[in-house]
Amino acid sequence: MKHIDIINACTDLGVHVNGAAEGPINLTKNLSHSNINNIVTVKYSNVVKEYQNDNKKKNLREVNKFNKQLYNEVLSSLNNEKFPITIGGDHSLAIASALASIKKYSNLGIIWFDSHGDYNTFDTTITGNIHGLPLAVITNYEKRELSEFHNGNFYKPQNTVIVGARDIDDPLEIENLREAGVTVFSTKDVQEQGADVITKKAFEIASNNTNGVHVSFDIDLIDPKIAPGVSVPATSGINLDEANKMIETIIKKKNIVKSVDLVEYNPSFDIDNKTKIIAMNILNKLLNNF
Ligand SMILES: [Mn+2]
Repeated sequence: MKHIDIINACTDLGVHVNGAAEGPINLTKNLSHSNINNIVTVKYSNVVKEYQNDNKKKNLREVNKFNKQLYNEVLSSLNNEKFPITIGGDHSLAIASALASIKKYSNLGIIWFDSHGDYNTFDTTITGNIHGLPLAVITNYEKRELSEFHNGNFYKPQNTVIVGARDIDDPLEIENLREAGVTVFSTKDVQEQGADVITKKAFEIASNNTNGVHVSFDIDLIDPKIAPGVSVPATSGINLDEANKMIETIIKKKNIVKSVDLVEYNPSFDIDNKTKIIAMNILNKLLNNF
């Protein structure tokens, strides 16, 4: 059994709608498992959020301030030989959690379960929402301004895999991914070949000549009819059976998984706690089996 630190990353600074910052506490307040070492909370306060459409770097300073704190929390968990599960929060937080993990382990691959690519740069972003950039930052494709708190390696694009994508900005974000050389498995690939098959393939790519894998699971991967409580829903997603197969495959690979994010649950958009129940099930499965 792993000794797990739960790290609540209470942020929605990376997205134009509020609510994801309330997600972590909602999911973890009554959590009690024998293998939880500690529950830590990182939050921001006194911020006037930036919403203007012409601003392509919304809340940049605040995102960095938040991520620097989060990076230090995740790194200190890893340095105490614990296994961090970072609960979001919008996906910009993964800049901190993923970079902290590769700081500790030097050479990791990453699997990004997401309906979006999260591979924009400040030049290609349409919205200016920083949760559309994190994977590009983590692979050092977007080199400016969002990773200044990190001195260490970045993830190599050849060990970087997106699983479940169906809403990647055409054409610029697609070109970014192609130019970088990131592997993308679409929602259609998952539906046609099977969630377990695709997840296994993703692990082969991410673990090839690396010391392990960071897993970042964005709940908006799941069809919003099933899991509506997310900030930026993308229609026609995977079903629950497919999501469960992914989680089961992640559990089978637990010896090479070094850290996990579970992100983008937004209670403000949830209906009858549907998404909360799904996120809790995922979290409990990880806690029971890791
Ligand atoms: Mn995402």
